[in-house]
Amino acid sequence: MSDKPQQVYIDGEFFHESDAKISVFDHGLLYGDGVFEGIRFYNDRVTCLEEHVDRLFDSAKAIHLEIPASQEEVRNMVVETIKRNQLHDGYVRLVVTRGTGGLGLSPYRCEKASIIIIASTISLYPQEKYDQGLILATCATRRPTHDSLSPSVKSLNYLSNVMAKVEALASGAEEGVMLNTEGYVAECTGDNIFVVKGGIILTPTVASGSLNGITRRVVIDLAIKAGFELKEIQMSRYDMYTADELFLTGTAAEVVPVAQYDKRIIGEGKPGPVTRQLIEDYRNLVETTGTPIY
Ligand code: PXG
Repeated sequence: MSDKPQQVYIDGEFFHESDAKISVFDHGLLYGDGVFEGIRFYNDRVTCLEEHVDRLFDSAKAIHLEIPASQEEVRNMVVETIKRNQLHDGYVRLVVTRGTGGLGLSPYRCEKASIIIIASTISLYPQEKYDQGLILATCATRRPTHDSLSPSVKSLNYLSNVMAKVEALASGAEEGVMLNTEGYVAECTGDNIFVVKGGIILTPTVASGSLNGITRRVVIDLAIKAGFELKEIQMSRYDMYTADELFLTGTAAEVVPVAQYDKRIIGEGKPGPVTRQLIEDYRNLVETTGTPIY
């Protein structure tokens, strides 16, 4: 939470943060039944707003949830919420819950989905992590499989990611690597994974069970534009242990280097040249592009 009192958007109205409340009968709370997005804005511009709102609508469609607004209306609500809070750099949490219903699983007893927008500031990792690199560990908790809940749905049910994060922290690491049920690398608990080997950039396919990350896509485009060869592969832990460089991407973390994984030192144990270049390219891009707020 930021130090200034916030104005939170709920279903067409703004509330002071202490009055911003939803029902205990909301299925978002009772069943984790809903979808969300985490969006950043830098220098008075919202990064990839269209892509985030588009993914929100895809997640909603996949769980048969109707968002009671158009994509354009949702984009305008996001911008308006940032304006109301007079913020210039920060983070938006956009949440759509199934809405208020009864004590029963059926979503059809919920009359209308609720839209909640919080605009705040965020700092995920201190600068030293970008200078030195993170420590990762493999988690026992696997990514949900395509035959249960599609890992492409950014749903309000993040318990497996939370449990994986608990495991990573318990083992002394800062982030956890989640595998799919076949044992291939999917992603971290809230970030996508990239390795650099022999000058080629590799990342797990979305079919491996990773979220179709928006930062992932932006970094793939930046890497190709910079002239790197890039491949989406079925990635093993071996590929990560033996990488020259390893880095993560996510809206919150941006591009963050990894120094150590399962006690193996990655490359030289500090951010390599490809990672450093992509950190810089990403920061330049977000500072100069995006939907204007004011
Ligand atoms: N995988 C998972 C499971 C995620 O939740 C990413 C990858 C990266 O995707 P994007 O589209 O952000 O590049 C995410 C996104 C938080 C937080 O509060 C987490 C995310 C985004 C914003 C904030 O920890 N995860």
